Amino acid sequence: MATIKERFKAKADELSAEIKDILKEHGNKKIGEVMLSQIYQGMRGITGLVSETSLLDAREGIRFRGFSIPELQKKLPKAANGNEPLPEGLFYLMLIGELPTENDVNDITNAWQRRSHVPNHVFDAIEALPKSSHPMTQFVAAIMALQTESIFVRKYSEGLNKKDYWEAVYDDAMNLIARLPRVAAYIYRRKYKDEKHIQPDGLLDWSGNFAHMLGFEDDSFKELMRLYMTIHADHEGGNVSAHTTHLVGSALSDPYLSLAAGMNGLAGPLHGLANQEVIKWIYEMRDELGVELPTKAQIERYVKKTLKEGKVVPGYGHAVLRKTDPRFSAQMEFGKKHMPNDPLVNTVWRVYEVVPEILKSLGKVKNPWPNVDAHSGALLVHYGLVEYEFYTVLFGVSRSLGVLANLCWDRALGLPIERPKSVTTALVKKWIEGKEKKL
Ligand code: NMX
Ligand code: MLT
Repeated sequence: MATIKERFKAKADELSAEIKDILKEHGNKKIGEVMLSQIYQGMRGITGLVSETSLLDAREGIRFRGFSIPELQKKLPKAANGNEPLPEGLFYLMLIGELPTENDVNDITNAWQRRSHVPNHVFDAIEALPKSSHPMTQFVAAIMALQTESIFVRKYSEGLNKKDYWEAVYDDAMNLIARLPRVAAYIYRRKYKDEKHIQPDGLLDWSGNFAHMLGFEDDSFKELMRLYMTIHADHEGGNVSAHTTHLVGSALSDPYLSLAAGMNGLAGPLHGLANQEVIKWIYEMRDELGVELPTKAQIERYVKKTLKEGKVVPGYGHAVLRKTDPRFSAQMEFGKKHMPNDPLVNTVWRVYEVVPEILKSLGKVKNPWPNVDAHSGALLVHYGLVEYEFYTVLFGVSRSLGVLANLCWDRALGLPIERPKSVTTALVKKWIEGKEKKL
């Protein structure tokens, strides 16, 4: 039986040959036109990347290798007595392109356990930062400190054949994913739990062990972590964290440098940091109103105030999606099953009843519906994970699965350095005047 690494290589060789044929025959076909406005507006709607692991449909939401979230919840292997998918299975699916067996998932869990040792200097690097530093700052610093372990860097400096890049990147990706929960849990316990660290439990799955090291032993919290780590893993290739990881990796920066770059993007409030902003915003609303569960009328007034102050309503809107994010819906289902009467979770549901109509009424917001970040924090608070500045680290641990599976594909397909053309407005003006033929 071939190893997962060998299976990945076989799949990559197959696709590489197919892409070669596709490009030979169809390489000069046009796939679209670019309007001037698009290059000033975040390249929205320009297809410019290939990412094999998932595809986002504006109306339907994300599909991972063709499978929607409800399908993954049915088809991916689960923990013993669990109902939620194991993210190990999603990683296998993204990497290999086929649903895993229970054995495949066990192989990944075991591989990540074997590879999970974090060297002491990484903890020292975290300790060198003031405790007050944001958890995402500590997380990125720790990923950078881990870069000493890069197999790609060592092999490249010894003189690595291009054909073998993929293998060193695969090993780095596996090691990095294996180590992130320990690093993230260390940051959490250091900052919020008096440095009382918890040793890993080698008998648990990747998310179960992460929950354990964070200090949460409740079985349903472990289930939440499995769901959370699955649904946040990937959102096709153009989102800031995925695109950045891919871009930096295209310079042959190793997976540690590439992931750290992607995580810096995730730490922005319009991207992954929105999950902390949502809970902060709800707490501020509750404090101002002096109630635990505001009425719809109170929420409406607060939303309007937020907008009047020139702020965005966190957790709402999306650059691609044009409906309620199925990741929001999956979390809502979890909430209905495990905590239907929780006041904060009910506040999130009430906000959902109010915000879309208000955003629609502005006439400029392209997607008035909630995204993944509108819901996640309230579920975490329910179990006692109340320190919302930490939430984006959880997102980051999950996102590593998608962006690192992609990096393996990038190197296996031999994708080149990414370098789009840019222009100046002076050139645009000349082009408008007809003095320049093309942009
Ligand atoms: N609240 C208020 N205004 C909004 C919102 C919102 N939630 N969403 C979009 N707008 C505004 C946006 O600021 C822009 O205004 P202006 O023309 O004055 O600059 C206008 O509506 C048009 O923006 P869109 O084309 O609808 O959105 P865009 O694709 O540029 O941005 C987001 C997408 C997600 C950055 C944006 O919807 C937003 O800022 N949402 C709140 C932050 C958030 O929840 N981010 C998390 C995204 C998911 N994730 O995890 O990464
Ligand atoms: C994501 O999960 O990356 C976000 O929804 C943002 C995006 O897709 O642009």
